[in-house]
Amino acid sequence: MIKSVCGYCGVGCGLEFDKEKLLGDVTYPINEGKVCSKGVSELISIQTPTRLLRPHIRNDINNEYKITDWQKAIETIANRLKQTPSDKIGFYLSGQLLTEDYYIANKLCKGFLGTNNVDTNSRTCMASAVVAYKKAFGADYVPVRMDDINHSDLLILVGANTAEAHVVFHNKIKRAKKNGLKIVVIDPRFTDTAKAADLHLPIKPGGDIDFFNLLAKRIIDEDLVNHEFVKNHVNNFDLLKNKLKRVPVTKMLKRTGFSKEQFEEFWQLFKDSPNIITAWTMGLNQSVQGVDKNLSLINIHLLTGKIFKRGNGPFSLTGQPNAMGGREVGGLSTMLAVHLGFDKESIQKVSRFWNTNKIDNKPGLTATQMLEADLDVLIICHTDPVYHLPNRNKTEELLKKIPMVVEINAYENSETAPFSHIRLPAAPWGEKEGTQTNLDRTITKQEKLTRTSIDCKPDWEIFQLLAQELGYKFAFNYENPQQIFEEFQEMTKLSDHMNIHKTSYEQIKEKPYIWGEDIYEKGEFLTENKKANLFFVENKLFSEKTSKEYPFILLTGRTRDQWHSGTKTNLPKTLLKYKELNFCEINPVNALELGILDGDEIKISSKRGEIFSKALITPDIKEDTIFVPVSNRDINYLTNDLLDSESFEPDYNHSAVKIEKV
Ligand SMILES: Nc1nc2c(c(=O)[nH]1)N[C@H]1C(S)=C(S)[C@@H](COP(=O)(O)OP(=O)(O)OC[C@H]3O[C@@H](n4cnc5c(=O)[nH]c(N)nc54)[C@H](O)[C@@H]3O)O[C@H]1N2
Ligand SMILES: Nc1nc2c(c(=O)[nH]1)N[C@H]1C(S)=C(S)[C@@H](COP(=O)(O)OP(=O)(O)OC[C@H]3O[C@@H](n4cnc5c(=O)[nH]c(N)nc54)[C@H](O)[C@@H]3O)O[C@H]1N2
Ligand code: SF4
Ligand SMILES: [Mo]
Repeated sequence: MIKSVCGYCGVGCGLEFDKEKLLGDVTYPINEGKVCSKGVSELISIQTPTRLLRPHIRNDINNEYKITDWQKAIETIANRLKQTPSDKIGFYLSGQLLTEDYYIANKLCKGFLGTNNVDTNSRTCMASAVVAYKKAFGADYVPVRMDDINHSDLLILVGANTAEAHVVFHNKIKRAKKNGLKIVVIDPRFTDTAKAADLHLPIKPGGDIDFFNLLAKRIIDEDLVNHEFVKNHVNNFDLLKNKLKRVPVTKMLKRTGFSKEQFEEFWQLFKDSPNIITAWTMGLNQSVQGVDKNLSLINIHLLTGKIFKRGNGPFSLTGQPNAMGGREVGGLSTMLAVHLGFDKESIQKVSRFWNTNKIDNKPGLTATQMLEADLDVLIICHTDPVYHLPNRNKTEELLKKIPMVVEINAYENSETAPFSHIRLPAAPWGEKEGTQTNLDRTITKQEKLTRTSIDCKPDWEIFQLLAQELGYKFAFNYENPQQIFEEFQEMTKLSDHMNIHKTSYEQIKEKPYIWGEDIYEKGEFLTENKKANLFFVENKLFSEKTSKEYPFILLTGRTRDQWHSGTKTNLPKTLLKYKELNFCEINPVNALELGILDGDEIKISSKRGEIFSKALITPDIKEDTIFVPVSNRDINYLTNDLLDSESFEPDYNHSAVKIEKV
């Protein structure tokens, strides 16, 4: 029997492998044996005919790929890199990489190639939460864990559809509800999550800042403020209080789309609940004001002192299995490593640690900036930017201009493959080992359960081969992931708050390690004066506006059994075809106006492009709003490329579109 952990979502369920069968691990505290359809089918996904099994190469994207060998492929990339100025090189990584893969790629690019142009798909995912946590608490630190719901009275889920996106956690929420937990869901759609709630507030897309400001104002007006906590632990209270005095309450309520009665019903629940968790995901983060939305939510917990106490706190639910690990390593271009930035002292510390003098002293380019920077070489690993970046026609045009695009993938059918010059076959989940951190700071170990397919290599090894070919043999001489993890652990000592060095690879195998519990127990924020920051933010209505021509707001998101582009889950004849994938939710009122019937083929268009889908007429979606799941691989032909000005996260959720019957 081998124990491992699921490689899909941020819940990080424990699994057990008994010769051929993969089951939930009953002894694992996070899931107690429960798994969803994705976790239990991990092994089926790696036995598909669409695996990428050999390195491929071509000079021009209009030519066919030719099979090549590793030596030739790595030499070709290294030769090109040697001739390229460092600011023309970019690495695009993924929150699905293991910590060891992430560490090596980050070290190679930032430490030795001398550019901080290392970004990750986490930019499109929880970059807004990272920036907000840093602004409010002084560090990217998640102060809540999943088990807290068992100590809480009220769980507010905002822009998070746990029933589809964090399935096993959702089932834990439902169990906690039986024991008295109240649930409020704030979402423009009556999602499966909302169906399990005590109260669903169908917010107008983009109204969240107004909602949290109204709530903050009410907390102050009715003196629900925890003055003791605010005095000792919070900055800027008077400023926020004064600003909130002058906000246009009626206008704000209108922008939320809630009636007074709905808000009052919520307020009663809020007021009567001693312990409250507010959890959020993409409904807030993926926004042109994603950071502000996060800050307005965090304000509520700071005003009421509902943080650093069991059953309380602002809880960002990370989506990918190791987006947290990537944050710890420092895989975003806007940080250097182990939560350190680009100040002189941090650069000195990291340079000494890596024994290098090449680190650049300014942040690197973010995902979308990289595409606009006329790069000469872009190395993409474990993610599919053509599929997932906004405004796809533009992404495609920009990518076509990059002379060398390298894709490291375990599957051959990504949307990026047609735009790449070299493809390297990675060993996927089950064929490799390493560590990952789930959404509540628990570091676990994925185990190798089966042999690695002949010509595939774990991602860390691919980056190491490249580093060695570039001549950095001394700095990249690891024999296994354990050695990399141990170096990373040493490095976490450079940070003043990451206690990841206090465990060991061997120990994690036996028992997952929860880092940062010391911070929680001390209850001290990580800012200079050890106090958290309140911020007054306003809804600036920056999202794309609807018009006569494009009268609908398009929302996009997950379906339970499908993982993003579906290279691993959209498989013929597997367990995974539970839920319909090709649909577009339309409200019956709009459908009637447009003469669209349930099941009709429809065309959806925006200023930027068009896609096809099938109408699903349902009152579960607000009028003038439609929803298309991200399992529609064409989704981003429609989306706008507005970005949050601080997190650079795209405004995926709010694009103006029209629909027509075809
Ligand atoms: N099955 C499955 N699970 C997954 C994934 C997957 O691909 N498949 N992906 C993982 C990843 S990477 C991520 S990031 C997470 C995402 O997890 P979630 O964010 O929970 O998933 P989404 O479906 O994107 O849900 C976002 C919700 O926000 C709502 N929303 C849209 N606009 C607004 C708004 O203005 N305000 C509010 N309050 N709500 C709004 C949408 O209607 C939608 O229900 O899921 C993870 N889990
Ligand atoms: N419109 C819209 N767009 C979105 C979102 C949205 O809600 N709406 N969500 C955004 C978010 S939150 C996210 S996280 C992104 C996700 O977007 P992507 O990261 O592009 O989605 P995936 O399909 O998970 O891509 C993972 C890739 O890694 C490959 N792979 C699998 N295993 C391995 C391995 O072991 N090694 C390597 N090297 N490759 C492997 C898979 O085949 C796949 O091509 O999409 C973003 N884009
Ligand atoms: S809930 Fe997430 S971690 Fe658990 S089995 Fe499903 S996909 Fe895997
Ligand atoms: Mo994500």
